[in-house]
Amino acid sequence: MTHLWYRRPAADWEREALPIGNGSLGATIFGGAPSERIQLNEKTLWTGGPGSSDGYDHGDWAVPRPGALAEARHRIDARGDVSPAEIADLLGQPRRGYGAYQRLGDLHLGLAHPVPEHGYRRELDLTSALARVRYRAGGVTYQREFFASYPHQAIVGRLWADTPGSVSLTVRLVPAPAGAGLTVTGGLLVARGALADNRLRYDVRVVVRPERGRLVSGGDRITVIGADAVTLIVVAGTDYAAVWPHYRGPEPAPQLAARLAAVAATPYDTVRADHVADYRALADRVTLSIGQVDPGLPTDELVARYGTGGPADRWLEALHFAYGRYLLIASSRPGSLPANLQGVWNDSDTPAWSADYHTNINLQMCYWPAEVTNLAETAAPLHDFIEALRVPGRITARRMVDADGWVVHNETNPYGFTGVHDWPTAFWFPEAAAWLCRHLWEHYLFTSDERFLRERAYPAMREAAQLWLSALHTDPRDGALVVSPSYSPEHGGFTAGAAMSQQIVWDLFTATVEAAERLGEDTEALQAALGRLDPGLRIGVWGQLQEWKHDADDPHDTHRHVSHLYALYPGRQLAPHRRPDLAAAAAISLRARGDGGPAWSRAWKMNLWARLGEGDHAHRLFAGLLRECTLPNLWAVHPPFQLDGNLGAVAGVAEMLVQSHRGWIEVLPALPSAWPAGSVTGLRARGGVTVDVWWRAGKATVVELAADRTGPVTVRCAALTGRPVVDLHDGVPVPVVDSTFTALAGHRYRWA
Ligand code: FUC
Repeated sequence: MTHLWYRRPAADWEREALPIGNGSLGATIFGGAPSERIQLNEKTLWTGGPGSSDGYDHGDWAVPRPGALAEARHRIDARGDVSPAEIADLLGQPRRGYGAYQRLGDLHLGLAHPVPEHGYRRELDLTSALARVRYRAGGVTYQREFFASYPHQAIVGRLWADTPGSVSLTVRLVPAPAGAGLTVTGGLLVARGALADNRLRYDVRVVVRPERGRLVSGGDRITVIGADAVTLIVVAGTDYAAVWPHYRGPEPAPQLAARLAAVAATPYDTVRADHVADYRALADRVTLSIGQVDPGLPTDELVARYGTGGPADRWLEALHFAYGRYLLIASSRPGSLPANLQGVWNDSDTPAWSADYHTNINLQMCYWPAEVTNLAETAAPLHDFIEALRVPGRITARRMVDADGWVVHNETNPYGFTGVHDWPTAFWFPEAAAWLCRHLWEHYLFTSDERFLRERAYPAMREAAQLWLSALHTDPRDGALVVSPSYSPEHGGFTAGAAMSQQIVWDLFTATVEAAERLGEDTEALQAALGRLDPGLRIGVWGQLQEWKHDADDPHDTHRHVSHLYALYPGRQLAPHRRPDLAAAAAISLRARGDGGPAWSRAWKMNLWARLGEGDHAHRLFAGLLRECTLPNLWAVHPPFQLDGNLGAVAGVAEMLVQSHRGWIEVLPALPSAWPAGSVTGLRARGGVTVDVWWRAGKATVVELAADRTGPVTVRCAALTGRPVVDLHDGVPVPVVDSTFTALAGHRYRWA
């Protein structure tokens, strides 16, 4: 489960090319020979926003006609269910200057050797985050490798051969934006310009450094003749800054020139070693063993043959898990924007959904594995992004809902778009800010970082809660507090109090109360509102969990969103142990929705079945995702490629093995029969605990826990009940009362 590998170069960007990234820079490697294409991305290269030719004027979005919101509520109160088109007509806005994520360009390498005759292999090594190509041509073995360095903020490559003097190639940089200026001097290629739409300045630089041989610069290329090896260093940036209202920072050139000089002055081996160490410090925290045996098959064949039920299937499942964590590390590191719909990789100027940040499931799903698979640092860009949305979100809240607080709707861009547009079935979702806040709260729960809670999470949560304290509507049907207009994402009509709306507000209010209690802040208003809030959990006529407050679910409807199950996952309001009736209703709804849909939908259902303790059903979803929604390069497809499917499934695997949302650590809550023996190490549980589990015949045999802080830890695992918990520090058993013992910070405990 350590490599993706292939016997042929990639022909298709989306299906076959292999991604590398350092959060802000991305590249996809085709591995062609003698012609190599390296497609480049820089995550802030976005059209739209301030200065856009379409006109985007700090918040001229989202100004409904006076009285339009009251009118929408009135119609919903009067008629119960109003068509999306009618509400969009009232509240929607023409979307101007929203923009889209752009591709940066391509690096073309033309190698001066014959077409490879044999021994071709390209791979992505998940133990070191290196993309490699190797083959023989004209009696010489050629190799190259590429990586995206976070510590050095550069994409770096090296080409070499087993025969001295045999690396000869041309290097061309082809910027994607129209009108880019290209200069070629010495060993340096520079492409710079400003996007035609919004004048966002960009700059991409490539240094070509041969070892021995000759270098000739001319026209649009650099030519290297007869080198032993060649190193390539790519840096890129824009003058984007995540600062409202202008979203512009300094001209990128000076910083890039300095960075490039620094990397170029560092020996290749050092840059490479720094990269591998940086990557491994994150990637190595978790191991997964589910009975996989290397079938010795290239990854495309492995995908094509998946489904026999043997160890090769386990291999692909474990590989997919490791690859998902790799993708999160590669597309989300501190200092840039969060992972977008395609992470950081995009080969189009008009990508699907602008390759933006959809906040009615997709952005959140990309971060589901961050805490639980021990990659909390990768969530920092999301936390920064949420913070940056509060300022424009506050203006939008005032203009749209005439309320305090902040909102984000169905989707957003890097320029603080927090309003709506006029697409009837995907525009209205002011609950998105509250949903995003759950990521701040969860970060605190997993890390116990009190300062993060006080300075970052709580202020955003409190302000998001503020909005709902003023915007909730009294339902004339029963006097309960409801969201209105309320829209279950991309499904049905506009009503008051759809299940997801209520569950999200419940989740936010409950978490904000808990946070306030820990910080000694006042909770009275929130408690009062919670007392009157419609909880959004109802069982309907065919036993289903209702998606709307009125019983309108169609048992034959297989819509991809399962929004009404938010309370089960990612939320925690629906607790199966306390309300088995609601859990049964959730299972009925899930079963009716089926096991199909785009990759993200399957990944969500996988997590939901895991929360219901149905490991085999969760695994069935995973298998379907691998069989029907996975490309040869293991990208998950909607179609097109969307990162959420990859990352949602990683969270799903973790959720099958360890859960901690109920106030205790549950070991192997949903182990599928396909994984009878195995182990997982390094998963994280809420409360700052790292969990390792070994199991045999479907039962845990050893559990080890490492505590970050001193305090009570509760662990449940039927197979180990009654066995002693030993502090490995001194080898002495610790007293366990009702599955709870007191852990000491820095100590490790073994339960076997
Ligand atoms: C949500 C989904 C779509 C798609 C889009 C990017 O709105 O409903 O299926 O994934 O996001």
